[in-house]
Amino acid sequence: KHPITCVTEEICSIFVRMGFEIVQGPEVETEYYNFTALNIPKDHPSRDAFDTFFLDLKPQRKNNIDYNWLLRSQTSTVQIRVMQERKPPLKIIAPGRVYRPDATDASHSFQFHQIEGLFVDKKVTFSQLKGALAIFARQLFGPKTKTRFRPHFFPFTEPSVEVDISCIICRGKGCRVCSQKGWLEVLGAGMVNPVVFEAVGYDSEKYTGFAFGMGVERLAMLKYGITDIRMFYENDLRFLRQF
Ligand code: 2U9
Repeated sequence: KHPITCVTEEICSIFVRMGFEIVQGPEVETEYYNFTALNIPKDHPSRDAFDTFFLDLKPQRKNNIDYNWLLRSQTSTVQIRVMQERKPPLKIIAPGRVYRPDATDASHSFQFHQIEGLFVDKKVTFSQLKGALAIFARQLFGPKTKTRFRPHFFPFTEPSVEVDISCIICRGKGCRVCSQKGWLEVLGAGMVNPVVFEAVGYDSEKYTGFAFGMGVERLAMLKYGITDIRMFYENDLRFLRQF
C-alpha cells in the first residue's frame, strides 16, 4: 500500500472507533458545494482562479444562479452533500483527494489528500471537539502527545481554532522540525457555523456540531520524518517499499 493510503486508513480507523462513518464524494464539483454552502463569500481569495482549478464546462444553474464547475479544493463538499440527504444526528469523516494550483515545492503540491470530520446532533459542544482531537492526537502520535488550541478564523466554523500537537521529535523542547516552538500545527477545527446549517435546511436553533480538517501528506511527513512532499508522487519503489 502507498504510504498515503496507510496513513489515511490509520486516521480513519481512529475516528471509526469513536463512532464516525466514512463517506466519499465526487472530485469534480461546483462552486456551490465548494464555497457557497460553506459560507465562503463571493469575493474570498480562495475563489480566485489562482487558488482553485476551474473547469471549462457549462455552468450548473440553480435557483437562477450560475455555478461554475471546479476540482474540489477541500472535502467539505462531501459533508454538505450528506447533510442535504440525511437528517441529524450525523458523525462522518470524508477522506479524499483535493486540488489547489499551488507552485510545487518541498511542502506544496497541486493535489493532496485531506480528511475532514463532522459531528452534528443536539447539544454537541466545543469540549467534545477538544476531547475527540486530543484522543486522536494521542492515538496517531503516541500517548505522551499534548494538544494546544489557538483561536483562528474560518468562514464555515465559528468559533474556529488551529490545533497544535507537542513536537513529536523534541517532545516540546524546541528543535529544527518545530522551528524552536515546541509545537506543530496539524489541524483546523471549530463549531459548525449556523449559516452552514441553514444552507442545508437544518434548524440551527436545534442542532450544533463540530468539524475539523487535516492534510494527510503533512501528517504522514511528520509521522515518518519525510522532508519532501514530492517523494509521495514520484513512484520510486525504493521510497515506497519502506512503509
Ligand atoms: C462542514 C463544515 C465545516 C472543516 C474544517 C478545517 C477547519 C481546516 C485545513 C487543514 C489543513 C485544510 O488540508 S488543509 O489545508 N482544514 O483547517 N477544516 S474546519 O470544516 C467543515 C467541514 C464541513 C459542513
